[in-house]
Amino acid sequence: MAVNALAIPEIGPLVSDGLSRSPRSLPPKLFYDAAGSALFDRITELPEYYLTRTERAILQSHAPEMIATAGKALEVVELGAGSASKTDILLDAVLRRQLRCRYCPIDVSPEALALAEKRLRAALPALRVRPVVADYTNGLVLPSRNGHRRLALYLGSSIGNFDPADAIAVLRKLRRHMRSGDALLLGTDLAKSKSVLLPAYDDAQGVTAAFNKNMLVRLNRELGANFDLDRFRHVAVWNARESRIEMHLESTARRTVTIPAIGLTVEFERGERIHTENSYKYTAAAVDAMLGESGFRRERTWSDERGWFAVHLARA
Ligand code: AVI
Repeated sequence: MAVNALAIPEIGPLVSDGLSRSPRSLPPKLFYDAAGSALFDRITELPEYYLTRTERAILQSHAPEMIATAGKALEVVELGAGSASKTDILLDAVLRRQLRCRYCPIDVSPEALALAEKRLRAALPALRVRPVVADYTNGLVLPSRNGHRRLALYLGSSIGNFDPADAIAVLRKLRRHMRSGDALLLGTDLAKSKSVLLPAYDDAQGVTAAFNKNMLVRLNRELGANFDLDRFRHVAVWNARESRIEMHLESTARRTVTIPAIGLTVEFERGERIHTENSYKYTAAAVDAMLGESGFRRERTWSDERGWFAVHLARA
């Protein structure tokens, strides 16, 4: 596998910084070790987690139109590709319009990229897969352009895991690797009733709870911490003012946790929370503002019948 690796930062400083703050927090990028990525894949199959299947259905219904709108002679890059399970639909539509296509999936997980590469090479032999193991939030490394128009994919509402200012910073970094006329397909979850949103982030089988607690499993294993997993509970809340779902880990008792690898001791009060993730839910106006501030203009939007999820084509 030809992987162009960019150093993935050590987790120690991130953990030390987040747990020393008030309120305490841990960055969502810590979710995605091999176990966390596998749990996330399970989340995407849950009955309550409508995001993945709704976005997939939108892509299945409109991929040829999306690709035709993006333009001719495309090369494709994908931020946070993961296992790229929905990308085939778009790549297949590209390869119906051109003989070959270079596809550059970028992700922090080498395991997920290796799986994606193997599957895509078998399914779409005309595709030139060039995976990049990188944390695209720390700077984007891409192979130089091959003369084609660039189509960037940023699917799954992953943009929603960034606060508004950070989301704009990520999109601006991407914009620097694009020329005027290049296209971005951006998937965003949309604001809706909390009776739909909350179960999507607190499912009956407890997979999302395990995904959230996997952060603590990681700190125990990688940093020698002594978090007692039975004494932290998964909490999902809808913050209407910020239009976001928040995930937290709440200590059910007063306790002291030590993290030897970073020389940190943390005293938790009963009920004290570690904020682990935000997942923003957008309106059309919020998407326009975010894209506009990042150097893109929204050209078209495709959505599902219920208006739960949207895929936007934006022009650089
Ligand atoms: C990856 N990201 C878009 C997911 C989301 O819905 O915000 C992560 C996730 N967190 C809990 N469930 C899924």
